[in-house]
Amino acid sequence: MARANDEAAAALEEYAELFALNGGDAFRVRSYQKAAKSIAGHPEDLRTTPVRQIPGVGEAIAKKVEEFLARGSFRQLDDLRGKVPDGVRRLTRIPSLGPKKALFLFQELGVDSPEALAEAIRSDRLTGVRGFGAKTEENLLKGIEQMEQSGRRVHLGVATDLAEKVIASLPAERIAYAGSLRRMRETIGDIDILAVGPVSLMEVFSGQPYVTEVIAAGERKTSVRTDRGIQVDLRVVPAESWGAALVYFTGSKEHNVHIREMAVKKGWKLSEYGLFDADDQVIAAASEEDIYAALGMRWVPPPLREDGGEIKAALRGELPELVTLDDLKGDLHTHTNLTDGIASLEDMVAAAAARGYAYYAITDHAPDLVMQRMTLDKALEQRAQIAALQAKYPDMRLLQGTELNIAPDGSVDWPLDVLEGFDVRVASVHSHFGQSREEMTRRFIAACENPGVHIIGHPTTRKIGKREPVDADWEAVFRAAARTGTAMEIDSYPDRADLPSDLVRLARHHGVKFSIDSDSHAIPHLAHQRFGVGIAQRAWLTTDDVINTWPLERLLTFLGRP
Ligand code: DGT
Ligand code: CA
Ligand code: CA
Ligand code: ZN
Repeated sequence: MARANDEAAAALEEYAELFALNGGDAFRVRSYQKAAKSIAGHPEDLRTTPVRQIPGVGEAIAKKVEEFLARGSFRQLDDLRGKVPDGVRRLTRIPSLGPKKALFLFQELGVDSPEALAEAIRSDRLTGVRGFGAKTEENLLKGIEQMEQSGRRVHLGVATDLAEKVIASLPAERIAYAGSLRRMRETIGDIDILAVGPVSLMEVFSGQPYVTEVIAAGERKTSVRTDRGIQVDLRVVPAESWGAALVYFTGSKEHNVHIREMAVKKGWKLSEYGLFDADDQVIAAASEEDIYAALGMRWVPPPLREDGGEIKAALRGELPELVTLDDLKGDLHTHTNLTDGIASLEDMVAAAAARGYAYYAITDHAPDLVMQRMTLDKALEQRAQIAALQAKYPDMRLLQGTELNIAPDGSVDWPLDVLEGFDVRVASVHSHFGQSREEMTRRFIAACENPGVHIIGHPTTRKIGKREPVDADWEAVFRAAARTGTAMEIDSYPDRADLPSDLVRLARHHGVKFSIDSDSHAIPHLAHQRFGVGIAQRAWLTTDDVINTWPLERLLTFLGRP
């Protein structure tokens, strides 16, 4: 829990900001800010010290703080929060834009957010406005971009591409990525790279074309910002502590704290340099396996390192046999240019065969997604094409599927007799995202109960950074999925990552099966399945949980088409 001091200070700071934005007197603004600093820096907990004894806190501020301690806010703060639009507050977070100018932009020009300001500058609406010369405008645009980038986590696809590019660009003896990327989190704050090599590696790194800014340069650690806006930290570590550094910088922090406590209980110390005994003699450092073994554990796969029970399982030798990319025998959700894919049926199938699949489903969109102009006739024509194409691929079973649309009432595009003509029926929500939790839950349960539906596609419908997940009672949905034998999809498309791993774990708990699909709309997307495997691993899935690791016969039985 955050300290009361920090929370109260944050509230005062917010109040100072709003007060300034509302045209308040600069002297009083400063006194609120000073009090906030003073409270944050006070060593004693605010709940046990008289507020008035803190330097810089006068009677009026003390009253506000007391009210805040009692109910989590104070009246004047509530009032101003209601008065100042959110977009204007975000304006002041642009570096180089103070409250006076923000207020002017809002009141005189109707600019009510950083996005609106960028738009106004680009369309020359500020040309000739006093205080907004060309240089200022340029700085503002830069600041807006910076602000957008720093507040944004990127999805695993972007981070993986960049990390692989960085690793390929550095002539190290040994190099690997750690952090949330190695744990395959669905979003990544920054990229952590470890290397063994000469100090000159740092200069080579700073000089790379993808580097836009060197944030900090040292002998052990260099941090840069890249053209994708993502920060990359490179650490050069001693070869003999490679394993310890990998454990430490892979995290998670919670996992690290837990294993460090185990070391301490044995009278040892665990750091990024190694595991040491009470006399500072090294017990283990060179490899991760050595360190875990010294602590009495099996090596823990990075996607499990979230302090979610993996340490206990590793101590007992009961870690799951996690599903891997190699275990996948096919893909059950892909598109062609019959709907919104860009590659032809022939090309998609050829690319799938090159991946060595035992089976492959084409699931173009169904008619209710009107802009796709799909018809039953087109689907039947595709069915004939697939049948003809099958002869060319004796080792890969082609399945004709469809991606249905779950209507607001839970029904889908076609009646059961039409659905039965398709081998694989994925049903997804593509509209009416704003339904209430109750409606949305009923909608998904109805889709699960439809005997014509095999798989719920990208269940939460979120798009990372663009669209929030829909609201549903997922436990109720997962119970229905388990009861009806409906699989939940792990859509591997990295801006979807849907289901996310926490929901996968919950669904598995209810006995749900999963399909790890690429949702490909082009040939390169087929490779996205690796990200879906990361989600599955983070949720402790084994091959038994994932229907597209199963041999063809078992899969066909699941689909009701033996
Ligand atoms: P991110 O970058 O927000 O996606 O998440 P991480 O997990 O990559 O976090 P980051 O980059 O701040 O740090 C990388 C790893 O370094 C982290 O997973 C664990 C380790 N680490 C960082 N700070 C601490 C700390 O204060 N204590 C411990 N025990 N480990 C830390
Ligand atoms: Ca990181
Ligand atoms: Ca980092
Ligand atoms: Zn879809």
